[in-house]
Amino acid sequence: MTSYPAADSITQSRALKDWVDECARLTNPDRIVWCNGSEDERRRLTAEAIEAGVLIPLNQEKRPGCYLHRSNPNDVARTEEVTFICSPTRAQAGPTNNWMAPGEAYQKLGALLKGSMKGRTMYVIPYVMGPLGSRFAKVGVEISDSIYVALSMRIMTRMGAAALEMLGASDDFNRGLHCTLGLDPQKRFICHFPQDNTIWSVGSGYGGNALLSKKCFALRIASWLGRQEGWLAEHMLILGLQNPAGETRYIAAAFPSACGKTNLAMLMPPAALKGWKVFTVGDDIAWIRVGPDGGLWATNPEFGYFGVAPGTSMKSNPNAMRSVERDALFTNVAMTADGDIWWEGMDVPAPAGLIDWRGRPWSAASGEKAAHPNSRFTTPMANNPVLSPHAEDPQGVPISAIIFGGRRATTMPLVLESRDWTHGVYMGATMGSETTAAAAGQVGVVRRDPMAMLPFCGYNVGDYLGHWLEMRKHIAKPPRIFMVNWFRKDAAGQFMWPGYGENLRVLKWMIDRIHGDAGARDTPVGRVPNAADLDLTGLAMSAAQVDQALAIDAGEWKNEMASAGEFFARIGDTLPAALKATHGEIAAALGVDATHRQAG
Ligand code: TSX
Ligand code: MN
Repeated sequence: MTSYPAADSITQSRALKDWVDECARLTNPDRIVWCNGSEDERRRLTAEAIEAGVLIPLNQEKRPGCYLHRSNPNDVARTEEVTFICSPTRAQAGPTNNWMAPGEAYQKLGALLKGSMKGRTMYVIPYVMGPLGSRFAKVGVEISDSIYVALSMRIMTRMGAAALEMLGASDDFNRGLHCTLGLDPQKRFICHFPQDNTIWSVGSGYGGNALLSKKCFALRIASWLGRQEGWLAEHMLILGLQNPAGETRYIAAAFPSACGKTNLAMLMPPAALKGWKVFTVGDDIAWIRVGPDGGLWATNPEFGYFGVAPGTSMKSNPNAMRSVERDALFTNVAMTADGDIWWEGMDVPAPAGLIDWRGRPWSAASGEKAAHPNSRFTTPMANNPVLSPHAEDPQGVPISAIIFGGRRATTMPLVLESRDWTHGVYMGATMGSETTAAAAGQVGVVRRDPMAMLPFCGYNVGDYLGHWLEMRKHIAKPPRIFMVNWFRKDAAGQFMWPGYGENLRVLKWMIDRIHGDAGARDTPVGRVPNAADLDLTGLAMSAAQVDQALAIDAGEWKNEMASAGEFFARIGDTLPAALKATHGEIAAALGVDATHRQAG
């Protein structure tokens, strides 16, 4: 087979050449194309993708450089049931991951991969996660038979020649092998080999399954590398909060899906809080290390955003809407008659002549969604009007506060401050969110999702929580840890807090707690502001209403303790003793037996 260009002419890494050869012998492609990340290459691949029907050009006057991709309807989301951690032992994967023995996984997927690229092109996609020249940065190489993957990786990572330059002659890179295998769900497996810094993904072309840089490398594999190397790979946004005096503090925040993480990362401050600004460092992943000052420093390893489209509007997230005006790939959104995009929750009425995500004419009467609920935009972070000037800073940004959040109709106050690091880790360990869509099972049930990492932790979750506790020994100046809940409801089922831009008031309180003199009251479950402690300037809510959103209800918390205790029992004997102890202390302060749910 032919290789463009010849491998010898573009990489010094013997290990990379050998691995590409090995993958080519296994999959037998017709040709090998090494991606260099150039503009010329983008034009060529885009033209080929259009020719092949993989991309549909959108209206280039309205959306220059934008294209639509329609995925196979059987392949529209990550598939956790066929996602495996292939560590040497099942215990290393822990009670919350699927496990497959490495030998079995290599054999099983190897059989599926044998000759799988016959008649196809193998793209070799070198990429860097993290700012170039940064001590945070790591190299990965993805081999894929998908041109959509090659074009997406160009947006989501620092892809091409820069990665080969950083790699040099080294053999230290993540090895990602991806093959679409005709998108056969029976042949769909996403296997991670943390000990080999390797990922094999087959049978899916969907983002989180196929763009191996993101969830697979930057979270699952990197969380394992972080434990080995003494740092943290987290499912967190990073934002900068600038006060009217021009001082910026940075916050990292973990939320499960459907909590508006991207909206918070790009938050629009309310007009009443004059002079405050929010800047985005990252919207999904944070790599966090101890800095020379003994504090935590974070960087966003990605280069673009892979955001959920439905619900994104000029009201909910104007910065995201402006980020997709040019050079964006859209996946499974609806297309208007004039070649523009549309989705539910865009806050503009569905225009006549809409084509749905499957490419069929759509009418409101059909009762079906025009855009798939998990439809996405893939767009360069450079498009974000509020991108932080430090988003590419090789040092990262210093983290003042860490937030854990979830969607909870009851129990969780608007904001809760931890007493110390261990209590903060406890908050992260017990965080949970209520399910929103009937498709995912029962609605309104609390799913525990420690640090929003349940599907993304590359090793035993108990050991992961132990690593968080262990990190404290190396952090001279730890950030303060908080819990938030934008989604509490009153007895009438109405949201108690307006959310969105108004959340800035909560962020401001956090920073004032750390660097100023904002007040709080002590409760058995942590510190909570009174309404009078928050800046409520220009907010159309009474202090009594705000206090209701901040209330701690002992009865609700008794059930919460029992439910969290059940989750801790599921983690089993790798759960750190310090977290068990914290659980016992809080339960005792509430006057409950922590192991049994209260009647009624
Ligand atoms: O993203 C959200 N955020 C964070 C914003 C920075 N959403 C959308 C969640 C789905 C992805 C929210 N929804 C938030 C929120 O803070 N809060 C809510 C709940 C809510 C919804 C509608 C209203 C109020 C709260 N409407 C009115 O008050 C009129
Ligand atoms: Mn995510």
